[in-house]
Order: sequence, then structure tokens, then C-alpha cells
Amino acid sequence: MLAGNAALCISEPQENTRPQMQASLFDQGDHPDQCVEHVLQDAKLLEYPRAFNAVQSDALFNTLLTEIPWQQEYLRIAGKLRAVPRLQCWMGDKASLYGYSGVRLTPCPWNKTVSDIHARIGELTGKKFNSVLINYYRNGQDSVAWHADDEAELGKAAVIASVSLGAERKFQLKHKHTNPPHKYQLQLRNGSLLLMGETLQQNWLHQLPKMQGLDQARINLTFRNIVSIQQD
Ligand SMILES: O=C(O)CCC(=O)C(=O)O
Ligand SMILES: [Mn+2]
Repeated sequence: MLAGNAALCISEPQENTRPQMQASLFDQGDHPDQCVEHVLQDAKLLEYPRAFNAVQSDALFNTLLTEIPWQQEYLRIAGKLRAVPRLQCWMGDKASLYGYSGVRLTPCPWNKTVSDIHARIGELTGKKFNSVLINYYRNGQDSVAWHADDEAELGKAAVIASVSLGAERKFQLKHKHTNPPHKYQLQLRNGSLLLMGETLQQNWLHQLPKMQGLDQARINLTFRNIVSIQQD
């Protein structure tokens, strides 16, 4: 069962967070600040379909592919080490240690390209983040299983901004507390930004399923705010 639908709203750019240099770099194309609301039970989910235009998105994808120090993480499942089905990099402020499912991630320092993407997201949403998990899906065999980003480090009402570059993939959501669970699905397109609001992680799970036959790659950046920063 599908729960929810998309309604159109045009957002105003956040003038106070718009640096001049970023404006000239990113303000191109039709309605680059357009915002769509996906109406979901118990959660806010906004999409900026053209946060980056095609030329910008392709350039960002190619730059990140070579610049990011991609890591292969492993999970211990039933006593066996299994490779996480994607490559990753945790980037952010020095003290923003983060982990999930037993994997501990130490941040690498902000890189210029990622900082530019961060600035564009601030311009669109008015929000700031102190870290980002970057995922590299090499092809349709790479994926993320059902989960919620509800780790204690993210606080009780985590807002997460998720940028998609490269191959288009399906994003699925499943309500945690309805039976049978309400489900929702959308396409994550090249250059789009998805803003997962305060109550989404508490009430919904999400996944990026495998996609048979896809041989193109995708990079995803989920900007997060670590609230329980560890002191040196
Ligand atoms: O790749 C995506 O769009 C989602 C990634 C994700 O959910 C995560 O890294 O927590
Ligand atoms: Mn997630």
C-alpha cells in the first residue's frame, strides 16, 4: 500500500546563507530552488529535484570519485565478517565520531568539493551540518538495507540532508508502527536533494534496494549533525 503523495511547493532561497561565490557556481537552470513535499504520515520529507543541474552534478560526481578516500567497511554477522555492500567515507568536524551496527567511523577532514555541496544545501534549506557520510554504490549490486538513522549521536530529532549524484536509484520507506506497514517509494535522481525531517527516523525505516542489471555508479552524501561530540 502506498501512503502519501507528492505536492509541489516553490521555496524561497535563504538569502542570509547565500555566499556570492556559491551563487554564481550553482544558480543555473530552471527553478534550481524548487521544493517538492512528499506527504507522509508522522514525518516530513522534502525534495529539491534540481539542487544541482546536470553539468554540476556530473562534475561533482567525477571529482568525488577520485578525491574521496573510499573505505571498505566490514560487519560481523553470525560470527562472520561480511563486506558492507558499498564503499564509504565519513567526513566532518574533527570530533564527530560516528558508528552504526558495530562499525566505528573516524572523520576525515572536510574536502573543498564536499564543503561546496554543504554550502549549497545550507543555501537551500537554511540548515547546517557538522558531518557527512558519503556512500559509493559501484553498481546495482551495492545497496543499503532497511534501517533508520536513529543512533544516539544524532540526537532525538535528526534532520538529514541526502544528495544524489550519478545513477538514478529507488528509495523505499516503510512505516515502523503501522501493521501492515505503510510504504512509500521515490526515485533518487542525479542532482537531487532529499531533506529527511525531524520525525522521519523515529517513525520510518528506509532502504536503497539492489537493482538487477544496473552497471552505473551512484554517490550519495548524507549530511548529518552529530550532537554528542567527543572532546579531545
Ligand atoms: O544512498 C542513499 O540514498 C541512502 C543512504 C543511507 O540511507 C545511509 O547512508 O544511511
Ligand atoms: Mn540512512
